[in-house]
Amino acid sequence: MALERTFSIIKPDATRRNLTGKIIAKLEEGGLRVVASKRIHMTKEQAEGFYAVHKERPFFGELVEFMCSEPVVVQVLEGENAIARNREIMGATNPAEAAAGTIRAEFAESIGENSVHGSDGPDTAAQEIEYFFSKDELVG
Ligand code: RTP
Ligand code: MG
Repeated sequence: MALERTFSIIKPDATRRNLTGKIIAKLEEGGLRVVASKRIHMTKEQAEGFYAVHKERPFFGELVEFMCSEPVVVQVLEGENAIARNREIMGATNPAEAAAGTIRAEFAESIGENSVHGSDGPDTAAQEIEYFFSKDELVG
């Protein structure tokens, strides 16, 4: 299978607890390669735009506020089946339901503050990468 790219965020609950390295280690051990990475403090506008698909959901306001509360690390990951692979390594949205050994099982604090984001399909992966990175920032 050809190499695929996906978009990842290490969320504020994880950067606050200094878990960036441990999370990247799990992604790398799972066969993914970091081809772009930067630490940013998201603005409210950036977070609202990024999560626009969830704007009617009851947790939208809380989610936007959380994502802007502390710095995050936005990344592009590359590997075979990277989109599905990343979501496997992340585990279920709710840490109580996440499989043992996954990032969310080990590190997430709650369904909202769940340590990582990962694109859910090829279209969203492409859109999300473009939302945060220019082409010359992707170094394979
Ligand atoms: P993500 O997009 O962050 O990778 O996570 P996901 O696909 O597993 O979850 P999704 O349904 O897309 O939800 C996006 C993020 O919204 C927050 N959330 N809070 N309080 C709640 O009930 C609730 N539900 C979702 C989480 O931060 C989730 O990752
Ligand atoms: Mg999602």
